[in-house]
Amino acid sequence: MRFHIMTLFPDIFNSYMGESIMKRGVEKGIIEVNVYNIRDFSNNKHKKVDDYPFGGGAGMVMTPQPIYDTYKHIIETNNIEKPRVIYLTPKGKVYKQSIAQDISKEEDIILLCGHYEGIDERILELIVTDEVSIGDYVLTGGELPALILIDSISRLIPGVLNQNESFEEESFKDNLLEYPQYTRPREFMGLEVPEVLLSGNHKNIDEWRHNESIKITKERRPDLYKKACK
Ligand code: 6GU
Repeated sequence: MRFHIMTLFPDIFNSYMGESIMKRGVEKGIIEVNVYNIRDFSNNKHKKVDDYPFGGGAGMVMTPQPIYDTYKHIIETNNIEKPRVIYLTPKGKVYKQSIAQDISKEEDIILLCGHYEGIDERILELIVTDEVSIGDYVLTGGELPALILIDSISRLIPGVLNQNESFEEESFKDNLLEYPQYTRPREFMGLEVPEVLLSGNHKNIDEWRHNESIKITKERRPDLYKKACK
């Protein structure tokens, strides 16, 4: 899987990808992250990438030319035919695990990070295939959301996580939140690990965990609980 990121802040990605579990996926050659600075593609002599909105109003809008030329460069240099281009915006469809799963099937993904008051609408018409938001709050730019997509999609690609980090049993599988986990010591500050986890009886352990998952989901996320019961 190749991620191609269009941004005005390329350093954010380079530093994040150099750390964390993402790094392993990159080193193994399973994922590739290419970062493109939109400003490098500006035809303006001062490398300007924004301008005042037609019709007036507060803030600046990202101009279409640098974004469009960055896109052209990406698809031409990487031989991409019909790319999925995801624009990160609070106006987008709210992100969730099933969207990550859907995107993880693609060979190439282009992520477009916006800034200021947004981007010229014609870019949406010309190149954007998906608009994604990461939740109902406002951020200053699409870079953190893009990293969230990269992280959540990468870990679904076989070989990025190892056995111990497996994603088979985790929150949001079957719309249930994860059961509580315990490790050594058996007693900490007077608090004991639930007896059943020490029993070695895997049928009982599975049953206990499943019940805990249901209990916590019902309590904290009645919306997910309803779906889980379907
Ligand atoms: Cl994708 N972008 C920005 N700027 N703010 C957000 C967002 C995205 N998702 C939630 N808030």
